[in-house]
Amino acid sequence: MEEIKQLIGKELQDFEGKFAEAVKSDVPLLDRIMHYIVKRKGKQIRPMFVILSARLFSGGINENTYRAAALVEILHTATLVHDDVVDDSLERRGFFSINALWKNKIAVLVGDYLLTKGLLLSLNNNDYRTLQILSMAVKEMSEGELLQIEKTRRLDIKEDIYFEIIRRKTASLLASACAAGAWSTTASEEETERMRLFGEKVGIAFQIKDDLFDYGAANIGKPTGIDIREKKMTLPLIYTLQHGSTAQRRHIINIVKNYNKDKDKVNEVIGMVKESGGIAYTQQKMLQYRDEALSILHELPESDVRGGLESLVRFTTDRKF
Ligand code: 2DE
Ligand code: MG
Ligand code: MG
Ligand code: MG
Ligand code: MG
Repeated sequence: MEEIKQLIGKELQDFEGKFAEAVKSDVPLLDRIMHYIVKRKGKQIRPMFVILSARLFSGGINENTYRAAALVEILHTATLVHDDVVDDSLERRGFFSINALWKNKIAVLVGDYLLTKGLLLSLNNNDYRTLQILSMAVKEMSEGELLQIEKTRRLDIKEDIYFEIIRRKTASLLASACAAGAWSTTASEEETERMRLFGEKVGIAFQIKDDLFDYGAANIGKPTGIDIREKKMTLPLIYTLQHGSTAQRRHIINIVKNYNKDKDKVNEVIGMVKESGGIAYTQQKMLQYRDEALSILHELPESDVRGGLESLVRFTTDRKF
């Protein structure tokens, strides 16, 4: 990460200013909430991908790149605000979520505000291609969330559905981030599409990592078992259900269905998943997507920017938070 800060530290700082400026409001309540959001920023991985993807191509970064980076982060923020409403989640980035502090009613409207503020950034600059790239992502994310609600409570969910869900709900935005970054420079349609595919692979690896955290795979004291409590079936559990004995499967299903609020029982499921090789399998899948992303990157000539993107990819799979 230090290497990336050196490479694009100044650009990231400029981006932060633009982000804060872009979400300002003259409605006092909204402005207060925007301050709260700006102060508790996340890892800012997506704007990093936008900026680095732009720098890969000749011409380098420009106003369009900054606008794309701000748009991506604003949309990301909007989707998280809505996601915490959908998931009834009271925490985000180690702080209270918007719905925890201001209730669902306000959180829904804050998400709507951010969504439209973001889209207007491109529209006001007649940047229809970027608008289209990003609108597509938001559409896919909404579909992914609904697919997840429809499918992941089914205890017979298959791997292909899991990958379809995470491709839409998470990877689509990273894919669009990389495409928009490339497009903001001199990249051709083909190059932009390659970068979209690159971002999609990274995004899938990113969500698999998030799902692994829930099984304590990193041993870092992050809360575990939340997905199981919510009966959200992710890859480690899907693998275990498909490869375990009938007795084991029945046992797990019984816990997930009837004892999902019992900490000891949830830990028992986590233990069974670990024993069955569900974690190892999931990790291997994650690395497969990471490597597919890296091989797309390696089609491009070697450079310090390519190196920076490579470390950012490795960060998404090696991170401890
Ligand atoms: C994170 O999943 C995925 C978020 C996508 C949210 C998209 C929405 C669509 P997680 P974590 C709600 C519509 C949004 C609009 C139109 C603004 O597994 O663990 O819940 O970070 O992620 O909560
Ligand atoms: Mg959530
Ligand atoms: Mg969610
Ligand atoms: Mg999660
Ligand atoms: Mg997460």
